[in-house]
Amino acid sequence: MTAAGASAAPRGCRGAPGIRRGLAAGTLLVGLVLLAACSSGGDGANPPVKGVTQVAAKGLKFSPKAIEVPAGTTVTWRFDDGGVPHDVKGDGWTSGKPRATGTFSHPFAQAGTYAYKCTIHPGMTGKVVVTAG
Ligand SMILES: [Cu+2]
Repeated sequence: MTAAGASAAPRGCRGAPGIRRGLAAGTLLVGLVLLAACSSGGDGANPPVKGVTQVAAKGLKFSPKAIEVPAGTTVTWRFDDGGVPHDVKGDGWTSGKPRATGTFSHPFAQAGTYAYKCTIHPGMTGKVVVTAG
């Protein structure tokens, strides 16, 4: 019996400190990777931002990329990307001709999820989630 080591080493692990250290390092690594994946904000899974009715078309993206508003809200897009024109095109609604300045507003009367995109720039997409008022 090793009374001194009993408190430091968990049961059943005697003689394998290398394995234990390896496991701990692996767990740490996995944790770090998960953290990095979360904080760098994968493009796909951003939760919609609430309390915002303005979206900026800037830096070749819509920001916030996804918003959540109650039904009856008018959302305004602001084109402000240093001369780079963008548009906003959803299913059955559009800001029309791409533009580099100004704003476009669209009312959302019905609950639903409204995905939209810029027709010029692939991957420049956004989403308006409209909740029942
Ligand atoms: Cu664009």
